[in-house]
Formats: sequence, C-alpha cells, structure tokens
Amino acid sequence: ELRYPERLNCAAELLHGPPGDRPAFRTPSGGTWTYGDLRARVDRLAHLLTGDLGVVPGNRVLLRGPTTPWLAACWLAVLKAGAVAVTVLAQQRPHELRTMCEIARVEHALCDIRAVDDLAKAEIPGLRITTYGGDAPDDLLNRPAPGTPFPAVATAADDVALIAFTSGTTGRPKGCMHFHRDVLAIADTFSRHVLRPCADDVFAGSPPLGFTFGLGGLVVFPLRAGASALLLEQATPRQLLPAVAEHRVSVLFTAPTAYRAMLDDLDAHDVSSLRRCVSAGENLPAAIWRAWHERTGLRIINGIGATELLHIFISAADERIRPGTTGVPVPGWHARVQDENGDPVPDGEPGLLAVRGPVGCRYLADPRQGEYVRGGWNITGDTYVREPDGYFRYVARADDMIISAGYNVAGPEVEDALLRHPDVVEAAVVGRPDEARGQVVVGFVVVREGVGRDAEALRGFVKSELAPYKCPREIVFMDALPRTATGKLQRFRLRTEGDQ
Ligand code: 3SK
Repeated sequence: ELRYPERLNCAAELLHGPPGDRPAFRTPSGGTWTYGDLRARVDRLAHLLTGDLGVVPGNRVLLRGPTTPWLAACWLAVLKAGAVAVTVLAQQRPHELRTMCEIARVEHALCDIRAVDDLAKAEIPGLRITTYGGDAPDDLLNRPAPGTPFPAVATAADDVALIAFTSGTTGRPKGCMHFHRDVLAIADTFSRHVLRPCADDVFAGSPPLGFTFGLGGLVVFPLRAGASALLLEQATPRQLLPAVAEHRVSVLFTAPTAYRAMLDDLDAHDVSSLRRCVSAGENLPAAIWRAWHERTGLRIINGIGATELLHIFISAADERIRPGTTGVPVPGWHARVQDENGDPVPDGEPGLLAVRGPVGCRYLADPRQGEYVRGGWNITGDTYVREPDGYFRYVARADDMIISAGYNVAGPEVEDALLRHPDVVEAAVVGRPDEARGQVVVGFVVVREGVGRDAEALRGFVKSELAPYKCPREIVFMDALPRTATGKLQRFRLRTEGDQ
C-alpha cells in the first residue's frame, strides 16, 4: 500500500531529488534544462504567480500551449504555489475552453503566446490571461522576479492538485479532480513496477501534456525517476522516429496507430536506444504488437488508463506481456469484470471493467459521478473479458464514445457543434471502424429544405467550433435520421451505413 505524509506537495517532491547538473528536459533543437535550471525557473514562476499575478492557494489556473519545458515548468510552479492546474489541449476551441473554465471556475490562465488567440476569443468572464514566450515586457518570462528559492506551499496530500477534462458521452466535458498524492501514486504504481525507469532514461512521446497520458509519461514519470524527457511540440509518427534516433530516446509513449505508422519508416532510422515502448489511449491490436516486435525486437507495453484514474492501471512488462491482452492489474490496483448489477461475471465472459486503486474518479460538480463510481468500483465504460489466468482482454467501449487515433470524441458534442450551423436541422455522429485510426468520426446530417448540401463548408464550420480531431471525416446528407417509434435515434443503423 502506498503511504504519503499528510502534508505533501507533489511538485516539490518531483523536483527535489536529482543533482542540479543532471538533465531534466531536452528540446528538439538540442537545448537542455538541467534539474538546477528547472528548479530555478519553477521558483521564479511561482514567485511571479503569487506576487505579480495574485494567485493564492486553491485558485484554478488554466495551462495551455504546445509541449515545451516552459509549459511543464508552469504546471510545476502552479502546484508548488498550492494552486490547481487545469490542463487543456492546445487544439481546444473557444466554445470548449469557455465551458471548461466555467465548470472549473478558472480565475487565471498561463498561455503560450502562440495559443492565445482562441483563449482570448472565448471571452471568459473574469479570466486573467498571462502569456509566456512572447516579446512584450509583461510577458510572464520577461517580468522581473526574485531569484530566491520559493518555499513550496504545504498542501495536504489530498488537496486537489489538478483538474483534467474528459469529454463525456453527453458532450459536456467532465472535470476530474486529482490530489497531490495521486500524482505521485501513478509514478509509484505503473511507472515504478511496470516501466522501471532509471536516471539515464530519456522519455519522449506524442501525447500532449493536456492529456494525462502525456503529463504522466513526459513529466511525472521522468522527474520521479530523476531521468529526462525530450519535449516535442510536433510529434507525429514521422517526427517521432528521427527524434528517437537523434536524442537516443529510451522510453517511448504513443498510441497504437503511431506504432503502426512508424513501421513504414522504421528502416530509415536507428531506434536501438529504445528499451521501453508504451501504448495506450486505445486498444493495441496483437498484429501491431507482433509486427513491432519482429522489426525491433521490442515488446510493446500495452496499457489501459483513464483521465478519471489519471493514468494506466492494467498493463504488463517484459516476459509477462501477452499480445492481444492489456495485461494484469498494476501492483496497487484491483480489477474485475462485472455485470450491470455489480455482480462479478465468470472468467472468459464479457462484462464491464471495474477497477479500484490509489486514484479514484472525482468529477467536479457532475451527477455522472454516480455512474462512474458504483459500489466502490470505478466503472470505466469498457467491456472486458478476464481470462482464467488473470489476464484482461479488451472487447469494446461500452458506451458511444468514439476513439479515433487515440483521441476520445463524444458524438453528441460534435452533433451539438453541427446543430449550431444555421442550415442544419438534425445531426447524428458515430464512429465507423477504420484500419488506420481505430475509428473515424462520421456525421449524418439533415439540412433545411432548399439549401445546398456542402459537406466541406460544414466540416469547416465544425473545425471552427471544436478541436480538429473531433471534426467528421465524412459528412453524409440524409432526408431523415433513422428513429424508433418513440423518436429515439437508432445509432446502430448509422454505424453500419455504407457498409453494404
Ligand atoms: O484515456 C486513456 O486512454 C489514458 C491512457 C493512459 C493514460 C492516461 C489516460 C487518460
């Protein structure tokens, strides 16, 4: 069982250990931040937050920007100052940002100057935006600040440290609150027991820091191990391979589709530095695991995680890996498969995945809490089978969430965006199976009589409302959507539409 002191500031814990001259963060251009640099910069930022910006413990601070050491340093400074970090994706649009700020009651924002336009456009009442990375004298990084150490605020282990958003099936995002001890717990369970990193490891990967998969893999795990992370602003599969080769990356975090895409380019790059490859975000097909193993000799570490539970809770490493399964509960975690009534189903039969462990789901002011946490178990929304030998095998998502290239997309949220277009009278959005992306988003639309059927114009409209990964790949125009006699949308008919 994990035990932490009653007073715990996870940022201070993550920063205090390694010698000052060890590398902490690396950048693609060859820059290095040592632990000494990182500590000094986090302290400067914390002084500015609590001084110039007037942030007090408990304030919620939005963080938005591409994956850079400065974004990571801002995250650490917010936590060290006892405030709550609200991490969002750089692709999120004004409408989404406004909703999240409303839910999390965000007072301040630290925003990379390159990502500020949409945040400014959101016109969030009362939000004080401070940019970093620009030339202006009031830019966060250009302000004078004390060069003295900043004493970490003595937060309680179960004070909220961060709020991470997950899109709900109803479309309204859910804010998941996580404590200071939760941040350390993900490192002291999955990372410590499955990854087993050492101080010489170089971490890298594609998930952004606004996704807890990336926050854990690229900030929390390397710092907890005294290792370093290469932070890539651009991390498409084509960009990952040269970065691995050039920076001798040893621990890689990305999604199954990226492993698959990298196979095409593998021969042109030296990936001999890799010793751990982690795949999560969606199910890892056994065929991709086998192809990667054949070509690299490396056994991909598959895992299932959730924003609600912060990081990975079922996985396996080394010889315990069984391709085609997710693995076994990570030490510290418990998992079972149960039916709708909460009764365990026999091994070999599908049911709802239920897990409990050191991190639990705590939605911020959201009645859906009662759906996720039932009888002390977190119900992740995935259908799983537990094999007789204790391995867990993924079957499907139990709800209507679309998972496209590792991103979770809630169909109803995209429908809402489509319906905001003046010509659209009805919209339904479903995921259609796709070899490369797992699923692609497809929108079915009924438009007002007499107006033209312009799919590109509608896609452009959705892109202006939502992050581009949520935009339907295809728009199908219909005269009417299929409905039951009581008027309920028959989504299952749309999912197979076009298969014939
Ligand atoms: O949502 C996920 O799939 C996930 C996977 C790994 C770690 C964290 C998360 C949220």
